[in-house]
Amino acid sequence: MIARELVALPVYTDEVVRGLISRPKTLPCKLFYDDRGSQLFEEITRLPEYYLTRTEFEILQEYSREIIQAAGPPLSIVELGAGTATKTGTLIRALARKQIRVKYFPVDISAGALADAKNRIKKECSNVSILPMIADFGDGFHFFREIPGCKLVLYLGSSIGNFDWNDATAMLRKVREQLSPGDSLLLGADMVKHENFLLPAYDDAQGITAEFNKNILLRLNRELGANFDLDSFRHVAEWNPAASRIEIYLESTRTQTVTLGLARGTVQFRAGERIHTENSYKHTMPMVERMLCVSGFKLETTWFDSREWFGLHLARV
Ligand code: AVJ
Repeated sequence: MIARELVALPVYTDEVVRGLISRPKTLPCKLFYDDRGSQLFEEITRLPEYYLTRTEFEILQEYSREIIQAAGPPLSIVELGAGTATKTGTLIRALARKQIRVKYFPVDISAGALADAKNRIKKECSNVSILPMIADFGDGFHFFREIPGCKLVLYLGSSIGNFDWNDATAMLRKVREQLSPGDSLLLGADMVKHENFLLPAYDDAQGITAEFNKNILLRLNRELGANFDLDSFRHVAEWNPAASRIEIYLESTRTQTVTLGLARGTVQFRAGERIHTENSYKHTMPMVERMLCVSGFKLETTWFDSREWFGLHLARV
């Protein structure tokens, strides 16, 4: 046997091959987040055009006390997709003012991000036990059972926006299954607004979002031995009003054939042909209400920024 045959293919290989042979071509947006991609995303959150993170942070700054008050009895905070927990400090401090012992459970797939989250919250908040949990949401939320007492579950940053209707409600339903009466969910959702504001957030002047998008190809080159020529693809962002989402693509600027390397086989591109790499859904209040309702939650309170661009939605089981 040749040694090369023993090289373990990345777990996402099948998904990549299936995406690239389907029409239209697609790649899963979770591939954005390797180390470099996560770094580029952090840069995106600081861009002038990317209002989401900044706006959500403002809402948290202004309403943390109210949110904690509304969430009710002695609580543990569980944060899904916590990442490096840049926005959570205010909420934890508001809880620590009401309650002597606070437990914070940041949940993420990245151990590196969780280590950063722990250090950050330790610095920002005193009297908090931080108990990081590594978990992949694809495996459900059984780990909630290990968390005692009443829970406030955070799902911030409009991460829910990457899911279409069926996947979003399936995910929320799985969260709901592991919760008990008295528990609550705080969902951060980006709201529909004029495309003059939406589009620049996904196609910034500095080209960081383009770099973030193309990082998928760089990753396939490195990890699969593919030979995508990054200069022959351009970043495209479009607003699809019928589907209420921003769509992100990588568009081939010429006719070309790409070799996938370890995955074997080639992929043909026509000039102008696209790979669909991401959807980012923008919500209206009826959408949020319905999404929560069909997932077994009841929307209780929404906090907005002054422009109502972003909403923090508190729901109960
Ligand atoms: C992390 C899913 C919230 O949709 O705004 C940012 C990802 N993509 N720029 C979003 C993203 C391009 C982001 N979420």
